[in-house]
Amino acid sequence: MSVVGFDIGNENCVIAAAKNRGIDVLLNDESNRETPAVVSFGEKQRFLGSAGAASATMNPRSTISQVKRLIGSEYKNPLVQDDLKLLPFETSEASDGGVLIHLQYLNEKQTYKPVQILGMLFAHLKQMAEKNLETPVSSCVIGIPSYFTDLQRRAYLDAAHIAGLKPLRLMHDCTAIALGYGIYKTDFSDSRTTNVVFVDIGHCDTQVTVAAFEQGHMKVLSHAFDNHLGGRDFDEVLFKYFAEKFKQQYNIDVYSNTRASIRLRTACEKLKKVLSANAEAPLNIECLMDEKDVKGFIKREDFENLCSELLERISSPCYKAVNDARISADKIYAIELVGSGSRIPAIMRKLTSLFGREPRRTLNASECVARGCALQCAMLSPTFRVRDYEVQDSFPFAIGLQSDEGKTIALPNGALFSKGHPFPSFKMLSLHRHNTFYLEAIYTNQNDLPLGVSSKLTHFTIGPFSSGEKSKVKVRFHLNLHGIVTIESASLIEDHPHSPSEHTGAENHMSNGDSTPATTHTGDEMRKNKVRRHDIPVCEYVFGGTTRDELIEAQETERMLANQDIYVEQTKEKKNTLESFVYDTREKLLSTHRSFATEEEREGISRNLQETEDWLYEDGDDESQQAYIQRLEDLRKLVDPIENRYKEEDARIQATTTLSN
Ligand code: ATP
Ligand code: K
Ligand code: MG
Repeated sequence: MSVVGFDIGNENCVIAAAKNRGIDVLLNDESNRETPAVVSFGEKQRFLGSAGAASATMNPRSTISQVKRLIGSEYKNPLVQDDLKLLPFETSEASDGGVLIHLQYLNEKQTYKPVQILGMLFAHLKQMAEKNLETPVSSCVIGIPSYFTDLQRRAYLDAAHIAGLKPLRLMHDCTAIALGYGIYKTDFSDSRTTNVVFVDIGHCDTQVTVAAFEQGHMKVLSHAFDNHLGGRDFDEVLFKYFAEKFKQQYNIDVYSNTRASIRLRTACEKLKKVLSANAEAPLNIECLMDEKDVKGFIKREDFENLCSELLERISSPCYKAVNDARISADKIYAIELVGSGSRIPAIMRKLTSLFGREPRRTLNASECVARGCALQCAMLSPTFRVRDYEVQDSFPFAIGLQSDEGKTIALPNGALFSKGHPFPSFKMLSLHRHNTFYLEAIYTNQNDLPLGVSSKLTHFTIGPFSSGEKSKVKVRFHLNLHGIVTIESASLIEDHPHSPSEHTGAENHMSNGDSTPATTHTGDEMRKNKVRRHDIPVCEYVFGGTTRDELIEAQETERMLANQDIYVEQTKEKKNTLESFVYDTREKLLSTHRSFATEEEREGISRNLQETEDWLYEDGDDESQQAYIQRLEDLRKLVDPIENRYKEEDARIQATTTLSN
């Protein structure tokens, strides 16, 4: 069984696999270690990953990127609306409140949900991994941002399922990084805890995590983030700057032209990278729009001034993470900087002044998430032996409960799982209810959540059941390995009916159960001999989630799309085979095979070859597989007799030479 870790970034995806000797990053068809997170819908087939990125400017309106921003998000969320403004494809609000992507494919208008697009990417990465490892791939661990909501986590799992993957865990990016950091590091002090701050600046987000390391053990102390601060925001600063410059200088408005915008944005990203290594850099684009070539130039210093506000914003998740970790600055052993967005030198300087010392770069900035995920996958896989190492993650949001009328259920500590709670974790809740009831899991602190995110997670229907007089319901909640809240079980606990006098009291108790503080306890402390317990069915409805039927349909759609891609590829191959046959035969008739055909035969074949060639360039340019196969067969019938004569003669010569030797 293969053991794989995926890092699905907003811009780049990385796959790592555990091998006997350690963790390897897998190469894609272009021999790159990173694969663009892009799906492009061509005329007849999809282009995924690198091929998708290559067709982005050719086919901007049907090229889908940055799907990580859109998945599990509400269309109406103002931040999502901001993101959509930068993306060239058409969208609308889906019936579930999410984003619906509109595009042109196979000569018709089609719509896809972000979860389907991510499913396509997963399928592509899975295929890549299988080709590399020469084994089927299904078990995997997938990196996710710590700020992902329940809905986004579920959407990632759904996307993986659409692709036929089986995620053993969704792992917070920085937790994966910390695992990879801690498991190999041997120079930690034995007696003391070593606290490390991880700062990951990617394409769209910044994540900061504080982790405490001890021998054989790693514990996450806090997660903080700015989910709208990454490399692309720096690109945007350059984009705005040059868009304005070119308006004045060349009288062109790139905002009014999709293709020009994409080209300028791409050029700005390149420029930004050049500025990471050079004090100044030029920007030249030929024929950007209105047949005008544009030329620009910027100094690193000016770029940094334009970015001062963005650079300032990096401080806030750093402060928050260190604060929430409840450690003082002198207790920080090191700051580790990762993520390719962090390669801007000014970011390093900013962090240096913030922490009073220079961050380190001991980890591979672009591969550490995937590597950590592959390690975790190896640890979770029964077929792999990894040294004992304990990972304890912490959950970044407080989760509470309310009744379906919106009334908060009073809980000890005010939450079912408080902010920073270690997970995976179980919590038992005792309630007094006498028939079917409803609970809703909610995020209790809107301030901790990313902007515009709904606080509602899941609606649970617990029942039906009919209770005895003095009974209570115990609900066992699970904050699982993925950071998703579910109910593991619900049961009716009936106490031995000893004293009838207590019954009325118990009924009163049940009827105003909402105002009575519920009790939670992690262990099951009931005495089995005195009570009877019945399982109660639980039904869950995820707000905005994908239903089972929708998932099955999405899997079916993915299969059809994949078959279409395969069919188109095979057709291309058949066409190529026919084309090569025409050229090879023509060549042979002039050389090796010439003397084995009569002039009449040669003329007949030549005529047919020419006809086929003409057809290939005209009517046959875009034909069915069958048409190419048929043409090839027809030609073969003419050529085979000559080929056979040639082979016979060749065999005769071979035999003679062997004999004479
Ligand atoms: P995210 O983690 O936000 O989902 P991601 O993992 O795909 O996204 P990364 O691959 O870590 O993101 O980083 C991509 C960003 O890094 C891009 O904005 C890219 O322009 C930027 N980048 C890459 N190399 C450099 C460089 N040399 N200098 C500055 N920025 C760079
Ligand atoms: K990445
Ligand atoms: Mg990343």
